[in-house]
Amino acid sequence: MRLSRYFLPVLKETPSEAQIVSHRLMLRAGMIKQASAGIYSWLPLGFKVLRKIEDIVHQEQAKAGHMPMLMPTIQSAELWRESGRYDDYGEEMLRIKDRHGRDMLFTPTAEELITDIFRAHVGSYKDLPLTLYQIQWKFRDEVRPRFGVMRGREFYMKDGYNFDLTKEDALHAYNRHLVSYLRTYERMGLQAIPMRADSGPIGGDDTHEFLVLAETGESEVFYDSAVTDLSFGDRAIDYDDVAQCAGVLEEFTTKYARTDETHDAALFEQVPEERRRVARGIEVGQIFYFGTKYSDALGATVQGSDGKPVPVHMGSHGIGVSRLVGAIIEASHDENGIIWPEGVTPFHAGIVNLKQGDAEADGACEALYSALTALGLEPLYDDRNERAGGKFATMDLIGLPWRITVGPRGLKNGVVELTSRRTGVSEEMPPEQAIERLVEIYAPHRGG
Ligand code: 5CA
Repeated sequence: MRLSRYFLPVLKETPSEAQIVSHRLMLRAGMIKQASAGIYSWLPLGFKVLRKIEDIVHQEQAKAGHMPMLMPTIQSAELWRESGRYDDYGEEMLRIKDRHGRDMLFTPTAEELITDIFRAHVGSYKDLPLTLYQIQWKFRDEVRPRFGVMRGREFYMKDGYNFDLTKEDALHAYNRHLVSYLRTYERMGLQAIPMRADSGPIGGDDTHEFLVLAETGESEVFYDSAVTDLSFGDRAIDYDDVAQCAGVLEEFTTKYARTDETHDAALFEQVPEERRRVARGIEVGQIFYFGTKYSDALGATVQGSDGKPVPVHMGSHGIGVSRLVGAIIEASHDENGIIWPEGVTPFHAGIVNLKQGDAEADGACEALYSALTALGLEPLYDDRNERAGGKFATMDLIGLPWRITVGPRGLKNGVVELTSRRTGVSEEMPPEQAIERLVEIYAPHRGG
């Protein structure tokens, strides 16, 4: 992409309505524009990051054997009356009447609809286990939408639902999700700590939230600092292996880590004092096991091996896809702007031409641009007729992890400069070597 043709409405001023850094930077970098309270348009740069996050979620779900599908955002109230949640959900649910006066709603989550699909089409224990998910817009009429996309009213969520014959199978589905979520967040450059949580309006016994530590987080969290030493890494995992998934769950959830809703001061006291931490965190996902709550309410049964109907055991799992864009920025920025982790960056590298119009500099930039593109990388070429300082400031603000700077002086010696956004360290090298380096850097981030 050439910056001269790209729609990147960066703001010079810091928007006064934004209280936290991710919101400020998303507005300043031209990623989003507020449409109304808690509702945003995603401009091209923001939309690109949203898509990257979505792609990672899809790739990791596929590895775990979960199937993508799509359900409507507008749903009939009928099913929600059947489950009893039409009234229970309260004012957070946006209720709508259609032209015939029928009660409709904008989906805040989709347990009812998925259970309805299940009961219509699945009849036998032989069809289990089954895990379906979607990535779809949700609406919750939050009392206090704030912090930009972090607590929106309209937000983009991955929501998944598992159906199993027995409690043991459903717990395996729970463990499988925990493992695949750990991997998903790590690919986004995040450490998300699973913490024992409260199930809220979804209901159920077992639930973990995934929290990214950040001062601006809305949740107060209590944990043993040893949990921050854990990393999933690139270990091989077989999602059908019940013992292996249970082992990972144990490894990542045994040490004390809880949100304020489930915090137990006496238990926390047992953590060695020097390892006790009280901090704040951003909830980027949650997994639930709720047994037969929805299958009982909606009559979702299968025929067991003895021919008798059995209610299915269910769980649901959510990832805050749009919230993650803000959470990643909270975790990764400096005073000059965003620093995208390689896994989610909107463009792989920026190309800055220090002397637009100079035949040699223009030629070298064009050559870099085509070579990177041919190798499947996406460069953003700042080909505007602007001062170098302004070009650097834009690149720093939008946070591309790597920048190649091209100028007549370097070219005389056959070199360009490769700069890391994170460390600020620059290295001179021939253009071919810069290309090679970028290919190496991004190799682990391709297609999972
Ligand atoms: N049905 C279940 C799992 S699919 C469910 O709705 N879970 S949830 O309520 O925990 O939401 C899943 C994730 O969506 C949360 O962990 C959070 O990251 C994100 N989320 C929830 N509310 C908002 C909001 N108002 N704005 C942005 N993201 C949100």
